Amino acid sequence: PVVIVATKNKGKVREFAHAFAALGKEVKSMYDYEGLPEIIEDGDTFAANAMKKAKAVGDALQLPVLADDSGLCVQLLDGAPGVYSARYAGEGASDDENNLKLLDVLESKLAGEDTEQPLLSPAHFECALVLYDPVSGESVEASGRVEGWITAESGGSGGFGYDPLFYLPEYSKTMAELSLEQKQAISHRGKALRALIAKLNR
Ligand code: ITT
Repeated sequence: PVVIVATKNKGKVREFAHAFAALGKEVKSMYDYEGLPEIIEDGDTFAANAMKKAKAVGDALQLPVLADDSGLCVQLLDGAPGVYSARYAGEGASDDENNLKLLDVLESKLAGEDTEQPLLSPAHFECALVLYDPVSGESVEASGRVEGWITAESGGSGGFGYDPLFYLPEYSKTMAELSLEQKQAISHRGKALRALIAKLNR
């Protein structure tokens, strides 16, 4: 049993592979198929972009496909980078470049204020999942979010993306300091996946 995930993000692949292994399923990603179409993620919402990815890959393969669109929304930045999270520092930017850009933008926004405090702004991660079946044309959607803070004191080497800057006060750790299991238990992606599975089992 295989689950195809319409993603090229290796951090997402690792998390889905871990979650689905527990259900006895193997995960394949866009790296496992050739000739897939170019996907333009120009939707205004995570859900719209997840639908675009699931449809593009599902229609091309004529197989059911799961897609994840996710991102970081920072309160002090009115929800930015949001749907632009992957390319905040520019098209093709690395995680490190995006993280530096975020700290830069936040620190200049806070210039003159008390910067002794490492916690810069409340923030949340959001994840929209779409499972699309090209044969029936039907799709099932679910979403999840997790609240935290952007910290100036980045830490940890787990996870991916903005995880080293995302501080969880309840754990006194960043998301990158959690194990894969711990992240799964509390993350936007873990919550969205459990919600999707509950819907499918209804
Ligand atoms: P695909 O579209 O191929 O799936 P992507 O990285 O472009 O890969 P998105 O458009 O959904 O995916 O952008 C998600 C970005 O949001 C991702 O690159 C990270 O910067 C950030 N992000 C999402 N989930 C995250 C997580 O669990 N931890 C840290 N950062 C995350």
